[in-house]
Amino acid sequence: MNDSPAPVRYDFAAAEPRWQAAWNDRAIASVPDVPPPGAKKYYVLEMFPYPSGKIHMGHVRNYTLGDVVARYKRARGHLVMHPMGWDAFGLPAENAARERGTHPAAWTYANIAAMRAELQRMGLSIDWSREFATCDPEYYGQQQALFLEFLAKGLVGRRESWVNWDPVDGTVLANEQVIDGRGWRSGAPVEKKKLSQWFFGITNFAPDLLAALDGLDRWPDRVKTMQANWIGRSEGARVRFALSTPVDDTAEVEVFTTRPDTLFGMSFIAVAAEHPLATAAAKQNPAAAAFIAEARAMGTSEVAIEQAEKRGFDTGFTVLHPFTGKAYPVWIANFVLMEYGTGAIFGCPAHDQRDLEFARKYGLSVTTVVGTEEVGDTAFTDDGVLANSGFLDGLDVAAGKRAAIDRLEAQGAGQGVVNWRLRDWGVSRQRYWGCPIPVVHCDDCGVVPVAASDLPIRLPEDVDFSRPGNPLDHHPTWKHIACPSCGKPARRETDTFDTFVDSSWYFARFCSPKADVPVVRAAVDAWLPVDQYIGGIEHAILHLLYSRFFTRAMREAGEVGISEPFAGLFTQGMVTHASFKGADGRWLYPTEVDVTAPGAAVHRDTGEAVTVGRVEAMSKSKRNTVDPGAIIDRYGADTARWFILSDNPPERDMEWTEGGVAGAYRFSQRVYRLVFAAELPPTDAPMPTDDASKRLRQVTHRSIAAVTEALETFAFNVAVARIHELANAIGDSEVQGAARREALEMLCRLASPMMPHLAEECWALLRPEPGPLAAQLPWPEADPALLATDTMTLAIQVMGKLRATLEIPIGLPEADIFALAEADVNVQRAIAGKPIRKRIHVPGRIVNFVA
Ligand code: ANZ
Ligand code: ZN
Repeated sequence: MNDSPAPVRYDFAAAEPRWQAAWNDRAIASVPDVPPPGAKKYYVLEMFPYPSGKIHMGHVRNYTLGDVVARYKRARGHLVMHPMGWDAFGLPAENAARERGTHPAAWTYANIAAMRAELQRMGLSIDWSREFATCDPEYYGQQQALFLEFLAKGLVGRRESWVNWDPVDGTVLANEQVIDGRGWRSGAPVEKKKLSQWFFGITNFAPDLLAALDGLDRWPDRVKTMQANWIGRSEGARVRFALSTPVDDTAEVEVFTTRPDTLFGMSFIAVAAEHPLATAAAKQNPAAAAFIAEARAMGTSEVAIEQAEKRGFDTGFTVLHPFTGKAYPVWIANFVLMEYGTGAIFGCPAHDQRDLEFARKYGLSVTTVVGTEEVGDTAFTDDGVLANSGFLDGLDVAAGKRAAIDRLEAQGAGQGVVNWRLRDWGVSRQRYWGCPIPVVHCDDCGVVPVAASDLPIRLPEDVDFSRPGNPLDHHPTWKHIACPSCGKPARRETDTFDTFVDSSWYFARFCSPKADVPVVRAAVDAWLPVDQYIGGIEHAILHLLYSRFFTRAMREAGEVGISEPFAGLFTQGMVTHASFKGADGRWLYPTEVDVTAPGAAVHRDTGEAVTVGRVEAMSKSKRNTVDPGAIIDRYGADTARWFILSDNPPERDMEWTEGGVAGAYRFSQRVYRLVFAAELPPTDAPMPTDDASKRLRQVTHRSIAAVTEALETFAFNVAVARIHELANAIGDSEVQGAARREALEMLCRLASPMMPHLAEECWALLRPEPGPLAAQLPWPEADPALLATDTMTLAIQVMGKLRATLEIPIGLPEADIFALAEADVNVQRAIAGKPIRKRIHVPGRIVNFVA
């Protein structure tokens, strides 16, 4: 036994709450609604969480990234807004109510309280005074006010549209909630139903939403491409085909095509199941009606349509080709969408893969009109020379499109058009736990907006979830109300908003979260746009597009002056973990297994062998999750933060491993011991100039420069690596005195955005006297003199007059130095072609030429 003293240990469990309290006392994260004049504002925001009940590692990564940015920018002298709130409406709360009898509000607010406590344990520098939940009446009431403004401006409207209807749950389903043609909860076959719904007019902004992507230079290209594809501008033509014989009163079918150049390769017309010609066919033919019913049972999402087998029904109707007069059949096809273009297409199998599969299946003609090779199983979709195409022969695709459109227009059979894939945004949901849409339906007056003074329209609290359908609709009293216009008995709208509405403007509300108007103009003018938004790639399309639309709509309503809400966007990768399966085939949590060797594990209790599965994104279904709370209990928040930053660049997936987190913990202890053990001179001690001190100082200042550069570019894993190097250098160095103090102080300041508690603890050891916290210190500046280690600056004179300065590698032979100096353009000009008579070199200082 030896009786050496117990090793020094950093007691994170005591230190972390203490420093969190100190930050609160000094209000390091609080900012005013309207910044003082001259303040350099910086708004950093992470996508706000859904209050599911517990934070997961994805949250830890997301909020750590944001907090590093917030703390770094604060140190750089910015006034940093870093708020937090809750995306709190949505179906899980209703499911909890149905399954467990808890009220959605109680469930949601309890979850928020639990998750807030977990986030606060992470030591995030958040201005909690700005916190709100979208289910707070103070928030959703202002959302209702915004809706009324949008309504007055014509930015929203009401119209009929086809929806996925779950007949058992009595509700509309989003496309994602239709799985193999059935409702995701009830399992009932989904029907398509026409319902009157509210729509935000996002399509009016389609050209601007597309064009403005170009200006978003701090967004990932990948996200911009996804948005552009979603908006989906395509140029093409509308072509009208006369029916050989009119059907009812219909004389023609109009199609939308992006390839009018392929008209001579046409083989059939196909219409959507909801198209009027399909309806007409169904009236005449029960087999057509049966086909339509089947097609409707399929989900309406594009993915569902893409994946489903291509199926069709020949109506027996025929159309006449506008150029050749030949007759072609009209089919009903399950892959034609009613909501896109005109709900009808002309099929050209040789040059469209879907059409080709359809034609092969039903024995329809396949005529090649671009290129010369006969088409087999793969449609030819590239550019080429047109053939078999009458007046288009010999043209390329682009010229062919123009010529075909010219001819169609001349004949009155069609015209060139631009088509957009983007649909208007249907926001009506038959749900309780959402923001009530503030209108009243009156038999005499129609749709009447609620008076602004009656807002918020609150959700009733006494609701019955034992019946299927929308509890607001079958509430005994809530919907009955006098018409705001004529006073007669009328009905409230019982639909609530899609929860994407709630998240489309919360970033603006954070600027003045307590205001009794949606936003205070001076506050949003000062704080918006968000300088750095951080979140998952899964929101690359809808949430970001809706927010971009909402900002434009708010601009039209005079609420903000900008169009783009997020100047910078960062999309983080996922947190992954190995997955484990027991002998019985059930997934096991990492806490249930002991990893015995790489790729091998046993069950912790039974000792049975466990199959080690793939490393994949943490998910409840695979049970490969690690609870952040347990990690913080065991290692502290700084360790969790440090490890999650260290593994990989933040845009990539990172693998959570026990070994990794233990390593991060050891590093935090090591930093603490380095500081604790140091015997340092006072802060005003002179800086020694001996070589060893200078070498340590060079490492320190190169670390400052490198970490700064890394933090500026989101290369947080690089910052972590550089700080490791600095700690190693300090550990290896014998240097004491002021250079060691400087190195340790910088180590702690550079680590502070990432490991803020440990940085405070170390800073307090280094500077015990009262003063600013580490979190309040300005960002350190590297001394350029200490960075330039490999080169030196030489003054170049001609006849004693300075003509140039040169950066040259240290140790360069004199002949090379003269050659470099002579080659400089300014030196050349001064010498003016005269022969050089004398070359003088004072090493490390000057070169002088006498000519
Ligand atoms: C004839 C044709 C020939 C087509 C050819 C393509 C290749 P984007 O680019 O996405 O706009 N289409 C039009 N309306 C449709 C609908 N409602 N449902 C399903 N498909 C529809 O795609 C436009 C192309 O998709 C159109 O051009 C049309 O097929 C099809 F060699 O017309 B094309
Ligand atoms: Zn009325």
